[in-house]
Amino acid sequence: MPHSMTSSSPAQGHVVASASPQLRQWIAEQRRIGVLDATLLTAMTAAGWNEAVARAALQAPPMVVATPKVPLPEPALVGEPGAIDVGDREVRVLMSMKGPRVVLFGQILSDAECAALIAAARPRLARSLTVETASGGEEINADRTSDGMFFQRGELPLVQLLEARIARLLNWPVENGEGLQVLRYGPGAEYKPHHDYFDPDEPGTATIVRRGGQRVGTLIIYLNEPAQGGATVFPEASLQVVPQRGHAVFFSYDQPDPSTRTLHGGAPVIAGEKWIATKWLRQGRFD
Ligand code: PD2
Ligand code: ZN
Repeated sequence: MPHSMTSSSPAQGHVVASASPQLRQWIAEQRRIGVLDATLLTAMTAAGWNEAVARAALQAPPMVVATPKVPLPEPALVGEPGAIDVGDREVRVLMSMKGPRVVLFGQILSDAECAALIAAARPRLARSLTVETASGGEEINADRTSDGMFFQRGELPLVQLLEARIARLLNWPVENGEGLQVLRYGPGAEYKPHHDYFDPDEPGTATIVRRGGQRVGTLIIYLNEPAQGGATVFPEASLQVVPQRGHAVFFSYDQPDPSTRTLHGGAPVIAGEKWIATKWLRQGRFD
């Protein structure tokens, strides 16, 4: 809920109650997920909102909230929790924004789990390929100068455990996830800005989306901390996520379109190495 502000002021002996757009938007979202007005009033006054302001906000014409075009992976952030219980761990919620939808998490993996994932991936690294939407195949791409590998879904107990955490965290079935990809960037390596969805105008996309449908979300997990550089950047949101071991950045896109403002890239590593694990989430089962 937006924090209460002094949004009522005496005028001609009356209290003029006005609700901020953030509060009205929050109300619209709560109603959309089925919360009753009486509950909202209690929650708002408990959070410090003036009762007149809270009542006026509930009586104001409903704000139109953009509903996603398709169901999307989404963490349960109603009530603004500081952490989300994913079964065997509490994942911290560090930052969230709506447009583009980006959420930053802490402690999705312990330091030991990050090290174990790196150790399991290291012997299998090869120069990264990207899915080539022109043909539906894979190719070496000059825009992506990292080394990488894929785990099969559920391939190792640690991979299985991480996949279960991600499914709980993002409310998205394990079966809709691609196999976990691990990437290592050395000094100078980068991933130039791109979208993770498959471009509908490319001829290979129809073949790619036959298995699992479009991608609708991405979770990038940081397995270590480069000495310098290597941030994940969202240029259209002027957002830069600094890699921190065990943290993860999530973003979703409800259509394969730049209007989602999910253009993002991996800035060049300046010193040291950067290791990440990426989970791409599909609309349907990725079997
Ligand atoms: O390594 C990154 O920060 C990064 C940037 C952009 C990873 C990906 N995309 C990805 O795995 O899709
Ligand atoms: Zn990406």
